[in-house]
Amino acid sequence: MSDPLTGKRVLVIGLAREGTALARYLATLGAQVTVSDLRPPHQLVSALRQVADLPVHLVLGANRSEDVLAAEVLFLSPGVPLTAPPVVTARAAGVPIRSEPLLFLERCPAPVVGVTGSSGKTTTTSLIGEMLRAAGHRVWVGGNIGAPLIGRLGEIASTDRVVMELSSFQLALFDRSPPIAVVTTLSPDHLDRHASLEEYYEAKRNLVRYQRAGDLAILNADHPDVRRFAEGLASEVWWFSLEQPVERGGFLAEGQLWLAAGERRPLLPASEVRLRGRHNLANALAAAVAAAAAGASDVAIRQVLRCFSGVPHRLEVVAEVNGVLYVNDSIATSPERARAALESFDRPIIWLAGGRSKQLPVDALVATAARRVRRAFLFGEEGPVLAAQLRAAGLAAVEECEGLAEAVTRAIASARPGEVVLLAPACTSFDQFPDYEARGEAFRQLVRRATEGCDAET
Ligand code: UMA
Repeated sequence: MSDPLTGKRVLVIGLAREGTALARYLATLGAQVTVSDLRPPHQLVSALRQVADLPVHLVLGANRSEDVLAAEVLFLSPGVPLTAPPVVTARAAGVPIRSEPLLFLERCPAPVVGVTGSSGKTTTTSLIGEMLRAAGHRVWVGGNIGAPLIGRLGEIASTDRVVMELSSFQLALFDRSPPIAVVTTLSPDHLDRHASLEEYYEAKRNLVRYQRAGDLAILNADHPDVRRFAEGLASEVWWFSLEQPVERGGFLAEGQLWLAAGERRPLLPASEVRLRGRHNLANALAAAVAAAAAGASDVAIRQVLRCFSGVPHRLEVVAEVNGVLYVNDSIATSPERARAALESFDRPIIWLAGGRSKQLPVDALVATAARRVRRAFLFGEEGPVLAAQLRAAGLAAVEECEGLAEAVTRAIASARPGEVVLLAPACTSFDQFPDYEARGEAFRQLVRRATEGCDAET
């Protein structure tokens, strides 16, 4: 039987990670594929190399409405705003709008655990993947974490497990939900892209909105906005909490992490969780509940929580030299995430922050920084703004720098044994870097180069 997409005229907008994976998948099915990207060919060299062998029609340098109108299905990359002209044209003309993760979810033969949240989703996704692996499952981890999974569909068996990190941009197009869904936290983010906080939360809600009886939603009981997601669900709801015992789910009490399914059972002492920071105990609980629901044993869950040391660019320890800890939290692109990073250390902090503002409130961040930071080095477009706010909050040791390199050099010179040099920018990287990963990589290299030959312990 031929695939419903075979022979269909499809338009893929965005030739980056999702677009290239999707173009290959759709072309292999025998769809008539057009790929369009706003960027001109010279900015798409590596993506073009990846699709060079495919029978796809390329329209580069513009997203034209005639291509939208000629398509039977439009596939959007998450980087395309829903207010962009091609989306408006498709909606007015009734062209169905789909996406790579949505098509994957429709077609995936294995149970999918979907994870979203304003923070914690990559760590939670990775933990669930590791726990299921430790329990002996074949596991596929992908989605917003950086790996589209559509090209792997042919290899995935119904007995495998799939864990997908899903962003609000991806979820905004969803009209179905995965059978197991985890929501870590909700706080203002991406207001540069979503029209309002409500629109952002409603997009996130799609992760659970379409669940059916027999599905499972795993929600953070400590966040009122996440708690509200339980309203009106057809699925069962389990909870995780750092503040109170729950009947079904996971919680922290008496210094222990517990799992509960009617009866509670101890998982392990919180002090044995290798990841740093209280927020990571919430991620650990969310992951433990989800992994248990997807078939991981307590033994496997415990083992991973004791060993898992984190994901690159998320409170990643880059080096410990002469008693100074160097930590890369380049993923902290919002004030809330940077605040969580500052709260994760008991030692005095030398803080590196700045970049492009997401236009989010910074009051709570500035108050935390004034308490925890010994000296701040601020860079990028937002550097001077943050510097003024920190000074106004009473932090005198504030230095403005040209860019990240200067900030790192000056931070290394000023750090004393027992302190932490922490990159937690509170801003996006787009004024100086292609993305947060490139910024984190630059930080790693700068630290390693400057501390080479010193008394390295990591
Ligand atoms: N483009 C157009 N028209 C437009 C807008 C963009 O043609 O109107 C083109 C751009 O020129 C570019 C392409 O579309 O070439 C960009 O596509 P994309 O930004 O969607 O990039 P992908 O590489 O496909 O990455 C996407 C996610 N990107 C975003 O959400 C912005 C990746 O998340 C994700 O890992 C990947 O799909 C696989 O699913 C990144 C991210 O920053 C890591 N996510 C945000 C976050 O985590 O905070 C949400």
